Amino acid sequence: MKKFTCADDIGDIKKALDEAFEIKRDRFAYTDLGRNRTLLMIFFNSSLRTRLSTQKAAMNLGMNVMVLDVNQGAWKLETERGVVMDGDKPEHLLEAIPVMGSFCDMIGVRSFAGLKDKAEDYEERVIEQFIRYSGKPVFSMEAATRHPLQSFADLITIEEFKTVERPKIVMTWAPHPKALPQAVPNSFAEWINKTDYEFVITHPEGYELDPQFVGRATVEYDRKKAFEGADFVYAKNWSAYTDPNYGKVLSTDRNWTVDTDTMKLTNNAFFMHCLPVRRNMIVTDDVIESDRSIVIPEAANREISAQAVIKRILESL
Ligand code: AN0
Ligand code: CP
Repeated sequence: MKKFTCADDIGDIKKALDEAFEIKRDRFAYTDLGRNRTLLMIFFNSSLRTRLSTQKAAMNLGMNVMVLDVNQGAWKLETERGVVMDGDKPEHLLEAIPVMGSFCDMIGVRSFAGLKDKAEDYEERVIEQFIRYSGKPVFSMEAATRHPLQSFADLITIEEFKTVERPKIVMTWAPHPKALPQAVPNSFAEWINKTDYEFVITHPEGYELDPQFVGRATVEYDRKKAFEGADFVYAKNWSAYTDPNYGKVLSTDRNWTVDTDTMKLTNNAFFMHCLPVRRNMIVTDDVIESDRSIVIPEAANREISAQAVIKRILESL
């Protein structure tokens, strides 16, 4: 595998899950595979889980790991071509990327959507430049439109906890004070659409996602109806996708907060969230602390999804 930015890059989903469960049974079975190989992780944005889980995954495979927080200690990077660089950015991405590529065997990139220019975000300009100019395999640690390592971990988690062959998955929008990207919900939808699970998305009017990600999902504006019979509730905030409101917060309506009453509508559903989560905005203390909350095993599975992806890349070097 030479790149990992979307669900299609992983290919057959059952095979990918088999590989993940093999890793979970013995995560130290391939400690020689990454010997003398170096992973470079580049962060344009903050991270707790992605940083730790991806580094741990690479170490399980015997790799060396370097981490660069671009906004802390590196030169501020210009990303647009043709700019007269007389401002506050001393270096251009077009030099920085091949330089980074010369010190490693693969690159993980975190670069969130700017939420100002939809075309720029949905063309994935930053990660696409890494793919083009680094000369090395590149994987996404959340780019502008997708967060595939998260979605892969989400799928592993659902497979572990499901009690029926085709569970009902409900992805629900929930309120948040700041504008967040659509990457997590886009990506979750993209991966769930590769399964045969029943899949419902619920959100207030105006929060419609890009149809290329919604795919075969049922969009149900009646929140109560959506939750009926759910086996898994996947909560997430996102900002508006549709014009002219791209990147805007249209609502902070706390009637959409996932609480005990909401969960009572479900088939005793498991509660999932990618974290970090704002309590009592997205979900109440009671629900996230309940025995149906699986946010911690979900986060722990980030190590497994990252290891499955890095292992595939190592095997293709
Ligand atoms: C980010 C987002 O919503 O994309 C990262 C989630 C993994 N969340 C925040 O910035 C709070
Ligand atoms: N879920 C997730 O990607 O978390 P971080 O932003 O902390 O890496």
